[in-house]
Amino acid sequence: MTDDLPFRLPPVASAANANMPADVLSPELLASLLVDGDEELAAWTLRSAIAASTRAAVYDGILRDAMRLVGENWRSGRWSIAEEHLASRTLLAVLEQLRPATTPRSRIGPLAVLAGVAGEQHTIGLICLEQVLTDDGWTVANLGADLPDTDLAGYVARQQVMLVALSASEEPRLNSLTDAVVAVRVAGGMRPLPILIGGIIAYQPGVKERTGADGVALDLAQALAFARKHRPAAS
Ligand code: B12
Repeated sequence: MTDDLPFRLPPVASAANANMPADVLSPELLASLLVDGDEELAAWTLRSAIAASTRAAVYDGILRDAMRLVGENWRSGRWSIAEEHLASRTLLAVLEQLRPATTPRSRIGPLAVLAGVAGEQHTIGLICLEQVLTDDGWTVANLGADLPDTDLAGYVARQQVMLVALSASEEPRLNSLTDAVVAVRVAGGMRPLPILIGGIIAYQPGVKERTGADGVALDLAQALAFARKHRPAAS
C-alpha cells in the first residue's frame, strides 16, 4: 500500500507532475535519495519543486539543506566518505538532468565566466549558479574546479567576458582568490569587469575588501541580483 510510504512515488503519467504538492520534498528525503544513489527519484522531486517555485529558491533551499545534512552526517562519522561521494555523484548526475534547455537566446546572452580558484574542489554550487544564470539569459562558461589564475586570466583576455564569478570554500584559499581577482583585473585591462565571490568563503567577514572583488553572494538569489545589476544593456 503506497500510503505506508514516507513519500509519494512519481506519478506514472508525467502530466500529473503539475499537480504535485510542493511540500512533498524535505531536505531529509532528498539527502536520503542522494545517498541511496536514487538519481531518477531525486531528479523527479527536484524538477517538481522547481516547477512550483524557482530554480534559485530550490537550490538555495532544499538542495543546499540536503547537502548540509550530508556534510553533517559525514563530519559526525555517521556516514563515511563513501556515502558523501555517492551523494555528490548522484547530485551531479541529477543536475545534469535538470540543465536548462539550450535556446538561441542562451548562445547570444552576455558571457559570464565561473570558476573555482586554484585548489578549490567544490563544484556543485558553480553548477547551480551556471543553471540559474543560463535561465536568466546569460551565456555561461563554467570553467570548473581548481583553475590556475594564469589560465583564468588567459581565458578572460581572449573572450568578451561581462561577469566573473569565483568560488572558494576554506580560509587557506583566500590567497588563491585574491590572486585570481588580480589576474582578472589585469586581463580585463580597461574593461570594468564585475567580479563576484561565492562559496562558503563568502561568509568570512571582509572577504570582499581582502580580495578586491566587487561583490560577495551568500546564495544564488544574491548572485542573480548582482548579475542583473551588472548586466550590460542590450545594444
Ligand atoms: C560535497 C562536499 C564536498 C565534495 C565536493 C564535490 C563536488 N564535486 O563539489 C568533496 C568531497 C570534493 C569535498 C572536499 C572537501 N571538503 Co567539502 N563539502 C561538501 C558538502 C557535503 C556539500 C557541498 C555542496 O555541494 N553543497 C550544495 C551547494 C548547492 O550548496 P553550497 O556549496 O552551500 O553553495 C550555495 C552557496 O554557497 C552558493 N554558491 C556556491 N558556490 C558558489 C559560487 C559562486 C561564484 C557564487 C556566487 C555562489 C555560490 O550557492 C549555493 C546554493 O545556495 C559540504 C557540507 C555543507 N555544509 O555544505 C562540505 C564542506 C563544504 N566541505 C568541507 C571541507 C572541510 C572539505 C575538505 C577540506 C575535506 C577534506 N579534509 O579533504 C575538502 C576540500 C577540498 C578542496 N580542496 O576544495 C567543509 C568546509 C568547512 C569550511 N569552509 O570551513 C564543509 C562545510 C563540510 C563541513 N561541515 O565541515 N567536499
